[in-house]
Amino acid sequence: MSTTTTPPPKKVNRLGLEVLSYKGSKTTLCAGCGHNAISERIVEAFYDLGVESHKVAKFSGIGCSSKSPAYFLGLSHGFNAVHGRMPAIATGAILANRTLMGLGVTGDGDTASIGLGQFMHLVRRNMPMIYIIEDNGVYGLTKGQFSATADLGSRLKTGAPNDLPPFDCCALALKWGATFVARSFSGDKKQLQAILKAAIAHNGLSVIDVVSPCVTFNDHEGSTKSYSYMKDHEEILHELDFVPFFEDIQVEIPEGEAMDVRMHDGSHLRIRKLHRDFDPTNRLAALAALEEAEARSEVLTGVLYVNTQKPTFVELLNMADEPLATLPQSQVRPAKAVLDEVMEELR
Ligand SMILES: Cc1ncc(C[n+]2csc(CCOP(=O)(O)OP(=O)(O)O)c2C)c(N)n1
Ligand code: SF4
Ligand SMILES: [Mg+2]
Repeated sequence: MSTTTTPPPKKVNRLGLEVLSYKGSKTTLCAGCGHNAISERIVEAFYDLGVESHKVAKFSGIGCSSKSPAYFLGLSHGFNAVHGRMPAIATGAILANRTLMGLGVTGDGDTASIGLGQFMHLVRRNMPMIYIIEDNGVYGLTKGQFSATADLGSRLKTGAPNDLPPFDCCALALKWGATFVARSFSGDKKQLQAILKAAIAHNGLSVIDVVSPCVTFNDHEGSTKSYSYMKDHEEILHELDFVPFFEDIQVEIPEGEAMDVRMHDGSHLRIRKLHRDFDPTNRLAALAALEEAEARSEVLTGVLYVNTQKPTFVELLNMADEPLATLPQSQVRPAKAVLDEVMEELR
């Protein structure tokens, strides 16, 4: 007698899609590169939340990190910009079509060296997008020169020390106006997943600085961006749980035990304190915590700041709800009388 076995049902998300729909092409980065782990977390976060791929636009500059959008969300839009110029491209695209979810992936060189000016203006404008800095302290793609986030005294493989102080991209983002600022580590799967999900739910600029070791050029003894340095110096601020808007919050939390931040789309970010009191809605406290951690040679990870109230650049400019390219000529072309008036003013 023959028996037929039915295959187990395929695992799908709330859109009925398998995780495969959220993957990209096969990575060409080095095995063990932190950037590969971040790509995996991006795939999981977008799959778990059931984000529609065609509503996502990926942006990057130049670098190993900036190559990585090819390795996730293969069905989304993508634009690989010039080195350090991704913020301008992303700003234009999101202003032209506010229905897109912007996802920028960049490196510490792309952001803090050549692209610092562009990054600052993106932050100042609170552009509604996710901005992930894959931070390895070096220019991986051009063979491991120090970037502007390399710590003072950190050493190259040759033993040469870095004698300039670093830019802390989280501190810059806090100072200049980002409304969601977090630091994580590519090796911390659970924390990075929760941070990415909260960033997807956030309406405003989410700057996520992820320490992401470069195994080829900056993972040796003496480097402060190596796996072993992070193992010894990471100071985790709190435990994070993300409850998406389409799931019921079943567990009531006793007063004082955790902080519940309601995100723009109705999701909740639950922040449980670990060793210390830390209020991620207090910007000055976040800046102070970063300064104190730096003095102790610790790397603070977690959500440093979240502000759900500040208007975004798209809201400030009162952009049309529809993509500009779909507006009829009658709405985008000024009437002759208006043009005549302008010409009159120029006389
Ligand atoms: C205008 C310009 N200047 C310099 C370069 C050379 N270059 C390519 S990638 C890169 C740095 C990449 O470092 P990072 O952004 O940290 O990315 P990683 O490779 O470390 O992920 C540099 C300097 C370039 N491509 N274009
Ligand atoms: S060179 Fe470094 S940053 Fe680039 S892929 Fe290899 S490990 Fe990653
Ligand atoms: Mg780098």
